[in-house]
Amino acid sequence: MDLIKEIRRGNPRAIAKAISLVENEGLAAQPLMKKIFSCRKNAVVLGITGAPGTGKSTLVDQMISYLRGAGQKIGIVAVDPSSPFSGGAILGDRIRMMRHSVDADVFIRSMATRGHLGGLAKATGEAIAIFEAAGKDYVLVETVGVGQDEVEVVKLADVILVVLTPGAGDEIQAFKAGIMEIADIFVLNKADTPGAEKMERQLKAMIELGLQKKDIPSVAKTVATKGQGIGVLMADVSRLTGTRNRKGQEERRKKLLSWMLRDVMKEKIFELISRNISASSFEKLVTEIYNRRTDPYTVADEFIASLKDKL
Ligand SMILES: Nc1nc2c(ncn2[C@@H]2O[C@H](COP(=O)(O)OP(=O)(O)OP(=O)(O)O)[C@@H](O)[C@H]2O)c(=O)[nH]1
Ligand SMILES: [Mg+2]
Repeated sequence: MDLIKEIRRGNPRAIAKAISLVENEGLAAQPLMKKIFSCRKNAVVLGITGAPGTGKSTLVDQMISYLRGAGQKIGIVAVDPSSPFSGGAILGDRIRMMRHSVDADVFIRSMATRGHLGGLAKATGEAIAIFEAAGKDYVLVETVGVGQDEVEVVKLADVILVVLTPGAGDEIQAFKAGIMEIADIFVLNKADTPGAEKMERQLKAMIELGLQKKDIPSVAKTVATKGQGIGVLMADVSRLTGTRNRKGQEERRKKLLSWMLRDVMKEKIFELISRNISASSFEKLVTEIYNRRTDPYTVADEFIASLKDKL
């Protein structure tokens, strides 16, 4: 099949093929990615983050239903935190969103944080680009708000949702991860569990303390398992996507592109290095360093110098 043509028609099999190409083939997927970059149109990117188990995937599942009801086409990137807190997140995410898996206009991609040599920004940027080339209107990016990369990557979204729960100590956890300050909307999920009112008061007090900020984040209460509060939340989301100035969006986009460019460059340089040094010569150099005949810095400098005529 003409892969790029099928991707542009939104064919899920073609999207899946493109994604596994970038995932497994690395540099070999470049000709395809170049074409994808040239034909994509901007989708609205929503970032959903929060501590493990706060109900992000359940919420995303409800957001998908809402957006599908409005006829929107959607791509989802669910980043597996690979954290000790929530093993098996990929499986969990899949199950949570399973009812949409037969819908050709919903494409869910789970990806692991670990094992991405090119970096999470590159992998996310590529998935977004493929979705955009496939004509998706919305891209939803779910990441756990622990770990620097996961927090960074969600910042590229046009609107950022930080999911909190009434659970004890949740807010403290979120503070630690530095995600409170990036929220456009706080979603107080699991509003059906004890302590919801108290948490709402704490949250509002906290927001008031930070009043000097230009855009004051709003608070939406939801019960994701029952679909409660989703309409209000989505109205808030569309208010923000509608009023966000173009410049703000442009800046966030450029930020993602700069991370991507950095990651692609890193990958290319690493590839150049791997191509020019065998595993056994590498081992030899390690032995030299171990025997104190040289050091990693000198070895790296000399190696880079030796690459000059190979560039
Ligand atoms: N009571 C209650 N439970 C909920 C609500 N939303 C989600 N849950 C439950 O919370 C658990 C975790 O939900 P997930 O959607 O997997 O949470 P997550 O934030 O995606 O989890 P990770 O991706 O592992 O960080 C599941 O058992 C859900 O059924 C809610 O509004 N109320
Ligand atoms: Mg999840």
